[in-house]
Amino acid sequence: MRIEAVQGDITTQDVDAVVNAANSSLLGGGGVDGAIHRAAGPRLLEECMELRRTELPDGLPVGQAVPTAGYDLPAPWVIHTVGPNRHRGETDPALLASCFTSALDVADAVGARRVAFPAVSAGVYGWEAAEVARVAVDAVRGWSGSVELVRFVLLGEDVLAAFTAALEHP
Ligand code: AR6
Repeated sequence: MRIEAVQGDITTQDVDAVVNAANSSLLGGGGVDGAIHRAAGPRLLEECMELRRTELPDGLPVGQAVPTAGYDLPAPWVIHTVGPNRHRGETDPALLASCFTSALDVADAVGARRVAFPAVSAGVYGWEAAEVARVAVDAVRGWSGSVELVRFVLLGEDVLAAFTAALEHP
């Protein structure tokens, strides 16, 4: 599997699946979640609401992942995950690692080969970019399946630097 880190906007990526750093409600929010919903269009929220009515009445638990269509995004799939929220005392790196491995499991299940990830939990949820980068890179390296490309798409230069450093570590 190829793993790379680039600076950019995840909503413009030409990949098979874009991972969303959502919240348990799946009903949208700010940050990358807001950007993905804006770029995907209103049908994304409709599908999320349908998921809540059917499979996920209590919401998506932290560390798990669920797929929807990508609608107006270049990517055919959005894989929603919920990172641990440091402001709520969710400080276990295993929960954050689970976001990355669960999203890869979902990508594998839907046949997505090229997957773009944001820095889950590195924004509103309050984790240090360097820790997110270490956990994410280790989790992806430890995963095995049919995904061929993992691209970390980072908005800020500081977050890109953190991921580049983590990737340089063997
Ligand atoms: N492309 C790539 N990365 C982005 C983009 C983008 N378009 N926009 C923001 N980022 P955050 P979290 C970066 O806060 O910490 C939402 O309200 C951002 O700079 O989006 O997991 C949800 O609904 C940061 O590095 O996600 C939840 O309530 C990273 O994405 C909550 O925030 C993650 O920041 C989730 O918080």
